[in-house]
Amino acid sequence: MTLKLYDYWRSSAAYRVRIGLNLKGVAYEAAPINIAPGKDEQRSDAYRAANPQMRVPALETPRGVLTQSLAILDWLDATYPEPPFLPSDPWEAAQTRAFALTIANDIHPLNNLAPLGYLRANFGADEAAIEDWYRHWIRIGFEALETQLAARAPTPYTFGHEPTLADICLVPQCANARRFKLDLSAFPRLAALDASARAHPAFVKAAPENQKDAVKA
Ligand SMILES: N[C@@H](CCC(=O)N[C@@H](CS)C(=O)NCC(=O)O)C(=O)O
Repeated sequence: MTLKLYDYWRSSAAYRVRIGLNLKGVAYEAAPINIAPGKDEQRSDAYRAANPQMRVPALETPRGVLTQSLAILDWLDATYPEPPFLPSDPWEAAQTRAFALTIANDIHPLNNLAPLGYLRANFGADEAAIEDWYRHWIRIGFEALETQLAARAPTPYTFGHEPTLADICLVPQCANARRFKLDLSAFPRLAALDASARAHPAFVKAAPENQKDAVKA
């Protein structure tokens, strides 16, 4: 059975999973769910049956549907061990996870469609305020990550010579930062790591603009 990824080109959580699938060389069928405001396909009965949380990504596997990008990546890593998503050294693996979690747990949820919609509807936030909020939470998280990385010798990828979970989370978050015009020159180490990871073929194939549902400007 071919894996089926419920996806959206601009979703950074789905982008993580696309990178992971490509790094593992695992074939999958993309099933786009248009989560753009006004389309809201994530709320359809059909999709709600697959993922009651009504978010992307979700991955249909031979054993059922998996949700949550980091859980999907854990499952991929356990099921297709090569190349590994984490360094073999436990300390380095924990550092890599911590880096990824700063993005996936602490930055990304604050900038999701639901909290932004709540700010608009209940706190009178206009688009300028929303964009300011969005950049603020990326800036706070990236400042911490840049400081943490400063203590490490530079490597081609964030935690060594191969892409890891850290790069899988960093690249989509940097795409969001660029989209909301956060100046990444304040984070030279992160910007350089993002640029080099984005040149990797697995990341190129996963890029939002290379998805079949991408809306061209
Ligand atoms: N923690 C989840 C986040 C999933 C998520 O929030 N996805 C967003 C797109 S990046 C979504 O589907 N939003 C639709 C909505 O909020 O209605 C994960 O990592 O998979």
